[in-house]
Amino acid sequence: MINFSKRFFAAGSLFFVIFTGPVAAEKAERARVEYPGKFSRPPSQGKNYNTWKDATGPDVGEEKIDPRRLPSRVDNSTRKQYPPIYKQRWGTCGQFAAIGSIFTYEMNVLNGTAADTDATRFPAHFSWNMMNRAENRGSEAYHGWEVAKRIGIPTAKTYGGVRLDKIGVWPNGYQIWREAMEYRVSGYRYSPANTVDQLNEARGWLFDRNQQKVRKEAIGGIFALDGRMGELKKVTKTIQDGEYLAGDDVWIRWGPSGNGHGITCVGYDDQVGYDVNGDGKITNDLDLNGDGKVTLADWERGAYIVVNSWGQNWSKDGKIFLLYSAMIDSTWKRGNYLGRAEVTRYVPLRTLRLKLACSDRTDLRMSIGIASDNDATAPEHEFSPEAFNGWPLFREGNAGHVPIAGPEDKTPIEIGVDLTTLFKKLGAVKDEGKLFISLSGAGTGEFEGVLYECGIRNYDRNGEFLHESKVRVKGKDFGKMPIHLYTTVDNLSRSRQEELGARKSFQKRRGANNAAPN
Ligand SMILES: [Ca+2]
Ligand SMILES: [Ca+2]
Repeated sequence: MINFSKRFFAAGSLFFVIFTGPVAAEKAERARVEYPGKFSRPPSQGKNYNTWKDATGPDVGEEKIDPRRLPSRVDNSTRKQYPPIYKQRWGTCGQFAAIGSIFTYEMNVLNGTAADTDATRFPAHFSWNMMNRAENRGSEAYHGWEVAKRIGIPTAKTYGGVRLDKIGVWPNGYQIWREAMEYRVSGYRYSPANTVDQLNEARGWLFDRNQQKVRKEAIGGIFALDGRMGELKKVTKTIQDGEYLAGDDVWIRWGPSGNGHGITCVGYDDQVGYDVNGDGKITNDLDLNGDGKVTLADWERGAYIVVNSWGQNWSKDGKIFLLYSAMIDSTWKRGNYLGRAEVTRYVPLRTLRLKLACSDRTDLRMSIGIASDNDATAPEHEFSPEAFNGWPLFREGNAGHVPIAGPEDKTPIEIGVDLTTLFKKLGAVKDEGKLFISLSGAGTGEFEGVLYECGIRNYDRNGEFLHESKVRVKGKDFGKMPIHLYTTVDNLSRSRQEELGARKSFQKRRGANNAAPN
């Protein structure tokens, strides 16, 4: 149960509130991981897909939850690691929450930097344009986190801003794709917030991730939320006169109708309350919903702090309170869950640089393989990068049947693909190997592709560019008939050694070098 600090009672509240302990049935509902529906992870990966597998931090509920040490208020949006409150355009809310806000915040916490310029902020549109079919349509938070896992996210500075002024544009410039590789998501999770135990785990995450650090500042995490936004006026209330933070707005429920909207939970305030049932007092110990027991669902006091990407002037400061009890809503399942992400830095050692054009980027097929024998006629290991194979991970959520540069833009773009993992599979028994690249068009429609340039780039363990081996492109055109390229790759043993030292070295360098990567 929540224990309120002395500050609460000194806060000038006219009401003295007695808190009861959670009932036994509720106590069993511990903080836990849950995949509540298809909005929480890509259905294409099946029921066993563990979205936290590559994360290094403790999973939901693994840490000891000790609510006694939690302050009555946490607002991480006031930290220097949190970007400005944005005003979204188009159906980009999911990516403004997942990447523009949460990824940016977490990356700045990791790097020890401030989200004060575009060099340390991350765009909402890069991941959005991977899944929006080049149209104005909505996305889930996981779309952004999966893009960040599989490609990475470039900084807003390199990308050209937090948002672009056209839908469906893919970046042209190897350095943008190369920079993206450095900034990744390692894992993400959803957890319900329907009981006091679960609420306390969430409050602990917001305060210091439930990880008490001696003599070190606690920097908490933040959450993705999915609110229902129809008829908002019915549920948006102004905190009554004489109450703590009187005049501020609070959502007492999700909207009674309408669609989901991606928003960001940046903190909480245990003192904020609203007299929902109108009995003249704000209580957490009365059975308001008439189910015969007092649970979190009955609480009138205690609220999350939510940032909405509707601009800094919306609801006075771009933020609003959301009662803890509002997230227990059987009519809006999405609204009962909190999403979190863990981020990481990554150093590619080998990459592929391609300059190409094609008439349909979702029908593009690209496979890259490797063999340890120079004379091999087929690869031993092969992979098909998601972005250049129509995003099979997202199924319907692809990048649109438009040219690779974007709608009505037939110009070629220069892209980058990380090959480090592929090279790793070879194990480097020999110093030389053979790389296979194949490009073709799928689908039933016409497909035209042209490959202009191809190079293999090498980096040292610090991510510094070493050199590029150009791959000769003979027949440039491809369509339903693929083109195949082969090249010898050398220094494989070097890349093995580099790889072993890469992560460690990069951690030290982190944040020290902001030069654009080659
Ligand atoms: Ca009341
Ligand atoms: Ca009740």
